[in-house]
Amino acid sequence: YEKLTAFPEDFLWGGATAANQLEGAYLEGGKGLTTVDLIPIGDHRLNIALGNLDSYKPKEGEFYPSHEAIDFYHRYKEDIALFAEMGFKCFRLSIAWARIFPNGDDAEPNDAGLKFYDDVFDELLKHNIEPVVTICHFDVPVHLVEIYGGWKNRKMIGFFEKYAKTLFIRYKGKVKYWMTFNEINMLLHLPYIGAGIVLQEGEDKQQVLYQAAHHELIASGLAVKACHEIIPGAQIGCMLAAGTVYPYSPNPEDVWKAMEEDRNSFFFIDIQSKGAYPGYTKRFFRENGIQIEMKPEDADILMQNTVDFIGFSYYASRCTSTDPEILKNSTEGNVFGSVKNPYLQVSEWGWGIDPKGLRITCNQLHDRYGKPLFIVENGLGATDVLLENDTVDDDYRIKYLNSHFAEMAEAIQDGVEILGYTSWGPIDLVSAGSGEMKKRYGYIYVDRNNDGTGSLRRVRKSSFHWYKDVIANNGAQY
Ligand code: P53
Repeated sequence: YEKLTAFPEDFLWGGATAANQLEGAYLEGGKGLTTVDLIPIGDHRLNIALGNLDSYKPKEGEFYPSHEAIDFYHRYKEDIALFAEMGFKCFRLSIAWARIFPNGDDAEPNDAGLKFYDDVFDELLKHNIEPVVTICHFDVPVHLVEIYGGWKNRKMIGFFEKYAKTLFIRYKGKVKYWMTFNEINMLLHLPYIGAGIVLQEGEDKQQVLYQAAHHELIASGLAVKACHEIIPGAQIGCMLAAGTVYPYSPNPEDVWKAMEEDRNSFFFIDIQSKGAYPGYTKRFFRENGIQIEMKPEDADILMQNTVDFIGFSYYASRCTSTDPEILKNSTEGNVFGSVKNPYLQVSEWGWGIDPKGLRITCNQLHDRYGKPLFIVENGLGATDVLLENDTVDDDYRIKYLNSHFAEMAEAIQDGVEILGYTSWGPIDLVSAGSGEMKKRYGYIYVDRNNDGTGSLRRVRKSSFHWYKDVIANNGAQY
């Protein structure tokens, strides 16, 4: 194989996870309930995802795969040893807010929760794996939603700031890379999954969502400030669900619509990265009668506390059109709603496969922000078959990843600074979008099925050996 020289020596290869999707032990160690603990498996789960939450407790007769997930809570040593065997330089995980503050508004943090992450970080550092921590990955303590209405309420800023400061003080010697909110732009698409927002009847959706977005943006700014004060030398980033929007045709109407859809996401990152509301958002607010309540200090908080790097997930590019006929042909399973791109193959779950789109997205973000990028999610969700000789031949995954790595290498040669790459779900875990175990991303197979059966045994897939080689050769391509 040809060795690529594009990747810098200190490039952070690794994998990415989220607490709710892998830890399990959802009420152990004093943990409180979080919003994502209330999402069962099944098609009707979307009702909850859309915000129609009529109870704040798990329901009889429903199955919640994330309650046990893959039991990382009890098996993290074994799992981290496997990551180390692959040569991981970093591991992205999120902290479950409700392990630290079970209700969200508690006076004191929960020591058992703090201790758990101390142990996980120690285990990672023992293997020379750098922890990369997401402070909030979709999980809001349920009590904060029930009592305060979650991010609709400005009080959330204070609860979040206290939570973030508690983490910085406790883990300052162990964690150098942080991100505030996972896929912050998801708030506009899946308000319940993205931000624990339950919309009530009669509420003006846009008004509520953008006010909640403002609260998250201020909370993010205050976390950036605290991080810089408490941990000198740390880097803290934002996190965008990325994927450039392509116009379906060269019709200027299509091109403009694609730009608008991109800005729908960039609005968050423009603020987190450049420190102020962009003009196009002010116009959108004006023309749609959206009035954001702000405090006098907010503008300064945003301007003085911009992020150090742009973290983002990339699964696919998107495509849009103004032609009603073309619009009818949208891909399934894509929360952002995308017109089917005739040039792309799709995954089993209907997500477009577009390696070149990763190079395009990297260049676009680099040109727009001029800050280092961190690719903190990417990968192929697929059905895997465990073979009798106790392996999984996931050549399709290797092919997907290899083609994306090649484009990442191109982006680096284009002059884009990339800190690292963490593929999504290096060990199989529960899907955020569908709740399934069957949608697997891992290098490590976990024996667990959609219905909760299975031994939870871990098995190395073909891609495990392949990724180990890639890391050992710092980006070698076959
Ligand atoms: P899954 C779609 C729906 C929900 C979360 O997704 C998503 C997306 C894709 O943009 O975002 C991220 O598990 C998220 C992860 C999630 C991953 O995509 O539906 O940050 O939590 O697991 C993959 O296949």
